[in-house]
Amino acid sequence: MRTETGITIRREDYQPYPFLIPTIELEFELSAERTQVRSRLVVERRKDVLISSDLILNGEDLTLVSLELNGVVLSQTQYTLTEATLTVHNVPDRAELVIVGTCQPAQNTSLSGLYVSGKHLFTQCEPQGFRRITWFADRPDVMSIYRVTLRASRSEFPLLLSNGNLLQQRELEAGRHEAQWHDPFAKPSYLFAVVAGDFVCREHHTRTASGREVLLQVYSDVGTEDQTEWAMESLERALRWDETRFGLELDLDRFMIVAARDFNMGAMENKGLNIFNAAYVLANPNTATDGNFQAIESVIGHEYFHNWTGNRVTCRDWFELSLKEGLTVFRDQEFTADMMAAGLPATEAASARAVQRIDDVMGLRLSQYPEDRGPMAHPIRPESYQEISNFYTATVYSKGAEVIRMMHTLLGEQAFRAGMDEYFRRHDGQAVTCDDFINAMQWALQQTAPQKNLDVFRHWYRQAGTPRVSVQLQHDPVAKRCTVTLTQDCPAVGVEKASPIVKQPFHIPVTLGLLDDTGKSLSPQVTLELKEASQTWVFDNISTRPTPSLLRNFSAPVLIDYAYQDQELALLSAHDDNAFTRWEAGQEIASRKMIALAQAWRQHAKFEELDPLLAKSWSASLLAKDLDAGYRARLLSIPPSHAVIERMAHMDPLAVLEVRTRIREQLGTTHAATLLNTYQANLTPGQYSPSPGPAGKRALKNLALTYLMASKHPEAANLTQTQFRHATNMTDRMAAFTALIHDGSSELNAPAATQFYEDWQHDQLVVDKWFSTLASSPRTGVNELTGLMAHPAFTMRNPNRVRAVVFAFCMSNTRGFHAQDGQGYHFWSDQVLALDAINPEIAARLARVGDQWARFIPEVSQRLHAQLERIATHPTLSRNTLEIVSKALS
Ligand code: 0A1
Ligand code: ZN
Repeated sequence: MRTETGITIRREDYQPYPFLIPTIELEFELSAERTQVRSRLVVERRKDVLISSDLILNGEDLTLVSLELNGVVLSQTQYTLTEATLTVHNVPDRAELVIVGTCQPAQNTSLSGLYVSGKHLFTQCEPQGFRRITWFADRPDVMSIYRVTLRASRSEFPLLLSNGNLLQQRELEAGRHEAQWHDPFAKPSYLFAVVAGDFVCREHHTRTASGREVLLQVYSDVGTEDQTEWAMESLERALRWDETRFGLELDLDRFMIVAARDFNMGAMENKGLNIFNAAYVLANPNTATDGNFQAIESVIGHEYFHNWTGNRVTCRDWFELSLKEGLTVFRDQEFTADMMAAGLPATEAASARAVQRIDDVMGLRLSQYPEDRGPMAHPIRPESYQEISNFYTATVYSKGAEVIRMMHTLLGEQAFRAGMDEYFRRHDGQAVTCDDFINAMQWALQQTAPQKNLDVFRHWYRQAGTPRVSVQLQHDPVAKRCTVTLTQDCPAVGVEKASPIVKQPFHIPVTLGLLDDTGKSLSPQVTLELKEASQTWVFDNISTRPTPSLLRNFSAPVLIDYAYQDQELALLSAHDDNAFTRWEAGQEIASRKMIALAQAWRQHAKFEELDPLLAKSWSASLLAKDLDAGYRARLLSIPPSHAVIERMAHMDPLAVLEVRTRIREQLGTTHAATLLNTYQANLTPGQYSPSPGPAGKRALKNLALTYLMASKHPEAANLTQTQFRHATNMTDRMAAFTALIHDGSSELNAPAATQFYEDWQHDQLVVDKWFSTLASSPRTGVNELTGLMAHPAFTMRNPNRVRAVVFAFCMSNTRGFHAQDGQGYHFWSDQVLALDAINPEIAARLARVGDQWARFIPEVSQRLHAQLERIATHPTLSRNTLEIVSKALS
């Protein structure tokens, strides 16, 4: 076992940087093999910070060529160079430092810093990639004005892009050319970007609300010009939305998006030059599904919104990451919800919003809830880390967004907007903390409600874990009085266990309705503000014992504990007029039954009869034709296995999978005729549109098809094959393809796999869909997967391909990964180690599959533990993966 563990960095140790670096001029001689960077920094000692006179800059994987201070070449005694830093001794109060160094983009497989993707050069600087380009104070609170000169071979790199405005371009000798860029806004190094290569460009001129003309550009690989229209439309919608909802305008003359084939994450908000994973830019109806269209709109919104929440106001240090990420996820979720509801009549708009909320909450529960009870649990503002790249987590992003949403709920739209305005008024151009944001919100709250404050609310930023809220309801028929008592509890999790803190109550908004036994509202909906360990509220004029509709719209990221009777859940699932809690009740019925069935299956290896309550509530939704199709598709989806497993005391993935398969099979068999009707009634002939109406119909129609396939209905195979062959859009093609591969007989699935690849081998993003469908198929075990990895289209160097094959297998193929021979776990540790040598960030993400090892049934738990130890003992493990596995094993 590696004995050393990483160095822990603590939030409380923050020190301001002792110098200002008001300007930086960079000159790049770009080439894939060896790029030279000349950096000219103006440094000024801060009079208010009393630390040593040395100037310490970060730098990694660089070769120093020369170093000058105020025009004098420094001798080796005047500076110290280590693997991670360059320290210049005895720097005067104001100085000019010129550093020349080189890096090797073609050798850079980590995709952090300057790297090669296809024939292009890209940079990725968040969180700490700039130090892999040149030596600098690579931290978000050092903000500088950048002037950048790029030089390269014109034939190899005809386009040379950086942040801000293009000052000039010119030809140089020997087939080289040059472009000069200037970004008028001071920014931290993590927002710096360079792109060089040969791209096609879609352009659009538009005006901001105040009438300034701006140029929008989307750059992508040659040959993909027919796949960027949706991205451009989404960008324009994002611009308009931020103007109307938040009064925020684009501040630059041009805004560029560039699609990269090799990218570790979704996208990056570099000032004026966003770099995107191509999967979140390229789409047309033939190549992209409804889900892809929606994800593109949302990621484009997210990165664009960062221009204010992240770039104009940035983070003081990386502990404050949720300041920009939680807030920007909240903004992109609201953007998507507003886009989905746009132009719809009120009831349809409400259901479109509910669909969006359901999808966001499902995402939170599937990824953040497990994180919040596992070894990596951390508050949305972590107190410590070893490797910051490991903290781009579901907690910082999705729970961070829920925390912002709770403030929005507590303040209301108007006061929230006033708080945002105040935040920008106070902090534009600064690097600040989450406390600064809450202070602005508190100021806004007190303008309308001087007696209120956010003092207790702040605990959400300091404490990890998912609070459990227990609900006690008492009814007095004589006094016609109902009392509701809420009690909260949140035991220590993750690092809190090792260094215990006294946990304080959270401030939890619980939105609630009370229904009579016909489903009618007995009192107006209220939001209770739970701020103490336990509080009681009284409702008068309630003549019969009500059924509570709890946590409407998912008003807080908590677990609700209420002893619902079966018939109460049935009532809510049939009648609750809040679309979110209505869906929730159906899911609760199914989850409870699935857990009970899985336990019975594990004991007797036999599947009990389908529960009548589940069957009844499901079939009522199937028949509820008055409801919106997209919403109905959510009602009719059996909870995903992961969501159910997560609720078990001893997680038993194979039992839950078995039970889920049987339930779908039985529902398909008993409702075949209605499912066939539903299929036919939701066809979407005519021109494709990704808007929620037709997308919802496709979701419902394709869900009906999967039930029919699961039940082996005689017509299902024909229907699916016909849809596969004649689909006019990728949503329908993928739905049929997945059904054939996952549920079809062996005569059906092999030809479908061959056909799909033959038809789409020219398009990498569609090939990724093919890979992930096969990798997540219950028919795919380790042997088949090893075959897929030997396919010529597979490479460990491309994160999208690794996600489509390795991650899809380990995270979405329950049968293959958890196969009883344990081969899946061994395969997983092999791949973590193989990736670790290439791309530690991606390896560390894959390593997190082992996080939950201790919560599984013993045979799974022991085997996962053995593989975690195998990873931890690897002699050259990266800091990234080491942090993950050592926390899992601690
Ligand atoms: N700020 C980006 C996320 C991001 C983080 C790291 C990256 O490279 C390692 C790339 C992107 C966002 O929130 O979209
Ligand atoms: Zn972000």
